[in-house]
Amino acid sequence: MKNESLSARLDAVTAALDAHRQSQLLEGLDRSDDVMVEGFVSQVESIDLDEIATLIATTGPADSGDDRRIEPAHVVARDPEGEEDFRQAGEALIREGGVAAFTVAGGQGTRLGWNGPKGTYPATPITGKPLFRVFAEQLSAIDARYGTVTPWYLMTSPLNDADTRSFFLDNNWFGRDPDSILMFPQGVMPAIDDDGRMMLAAPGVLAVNPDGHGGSLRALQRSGALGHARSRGVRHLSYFQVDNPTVRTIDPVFLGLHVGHPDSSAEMSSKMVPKANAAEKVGVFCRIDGRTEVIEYSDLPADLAEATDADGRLRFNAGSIAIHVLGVDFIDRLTNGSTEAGLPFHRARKKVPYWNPATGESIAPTEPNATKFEMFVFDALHFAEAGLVQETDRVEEFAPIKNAEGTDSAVSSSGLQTERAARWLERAGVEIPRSSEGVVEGRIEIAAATALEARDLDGRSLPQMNAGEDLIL
Ligand code: UD2
Repeated sequence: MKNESLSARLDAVTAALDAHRQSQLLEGLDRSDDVMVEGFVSQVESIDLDEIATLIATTGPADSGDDRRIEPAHVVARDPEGEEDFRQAGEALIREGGVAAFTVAGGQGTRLGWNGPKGTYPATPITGKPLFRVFAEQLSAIDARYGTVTPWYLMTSPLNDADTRSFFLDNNWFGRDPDSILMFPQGVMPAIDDDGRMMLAAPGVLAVNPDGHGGSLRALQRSGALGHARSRGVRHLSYFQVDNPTVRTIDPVFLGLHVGHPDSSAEMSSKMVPKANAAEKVGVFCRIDGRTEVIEYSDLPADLAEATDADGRLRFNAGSIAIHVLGVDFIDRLTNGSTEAGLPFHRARKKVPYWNPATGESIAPTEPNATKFEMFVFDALHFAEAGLVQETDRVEEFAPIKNAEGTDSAVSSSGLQTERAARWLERAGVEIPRSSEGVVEGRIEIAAATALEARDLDGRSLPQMNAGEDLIL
């Protein structure tokens, strides 16, 4: 090896791997050049080997064997009449630059089968605007309304970071100030085989996966984004997933509730919609030993998922739509190493392709062969003094694109976007052609610059719509 400092780093990494009984990762490295060794050393250095050792040593997810007292969460009901004070408080916060948008876009989007970052997916019903453009245009409309420049933090993953950056560059940052957009890749976790060993994807390359959207909190800290937010006077982050084109990226009422409602500690607030049915694949807000938490759908015992109250409604019906506001101080407290608070890792058995040093072959398993570790952002709720949950309307704010077809697909999302636009127009007095089943006959798309919510159309002169027509506003 020509490079002395690299050689010293490799010695340190070798010793650490030996100490953690993971020296199988060094197999094949002797045939690598300095560039590959440097890649390997950096990859191992970025992994917390003690954390991995603890995960290997402990069995079962942190939330298994639940004997805690689980009750439905308390929810702040929708109250269009009573929300004016909260709206004003939220608007004041936006105006003074106290809020930034935060999108988690590190997922692999495997279910959608889209070849590229999910944010590049064409999402709107008529013009097919990509998700990233939908959010960018909303932020620009917010900025114009409140005379501010809202910073936008965007978490990518090592797998899609370069493609995401090129997309923004190719689209001229969607007309936004490039200095107000900060992207950073999330962390990764190594996959572990059934013998508790980390695996190689190729000689000198670890098999890793993104560490879950819960990894966004420590990625905010490590990347310097949290410091960037603080230096700009940002005190709260409006968190949303990349897959939902109807999300209100910055919602004054929700922000006002977060900072001013007696049920909130201004640390972490969330939105919910009543679940469509017991089997819907959304986490559920619960009260566990007096704290608001989310139990992911796959972890909610069937008897609780199906339990109904006297009126036949689901007892645990507060479905999480993965929209939150998080205080900058709260995220800092969770991630600056000064407290013991850390998000738990959830485990999933997966098929992980790997390189077998014994035979020199690359293997694509047909059955799950390894455990992946992911953090979920909603587990941060456990550490909040109080977690406010606001009810919202599904048609207004939840039209996710997750699957290639069926539920939560581009087609279902497009239908919901049209339905929402139709309701806004009807409220403003426009007659919308509907089939006998009530389905809008035609497609409607309302740009953020035209309206961010229904009331923005009040008093406007609006076009009529004929059956079968496309209407773009
Ligand atoms: C998530 C929630 C579910 C419900 C639903 C609403 C979890 C575990 N489940 O389900 O309870 O709220 O959303 O739509 O959150 N992501 C990253 N990095 C990762 C993994 C995911 O950035 O390592 C992002 C991903 O890009 C997407 C979001 O997180 O924006 C959701 O990920 P998902 O599609 O895996 O979650 P899903 O639909 O199973």
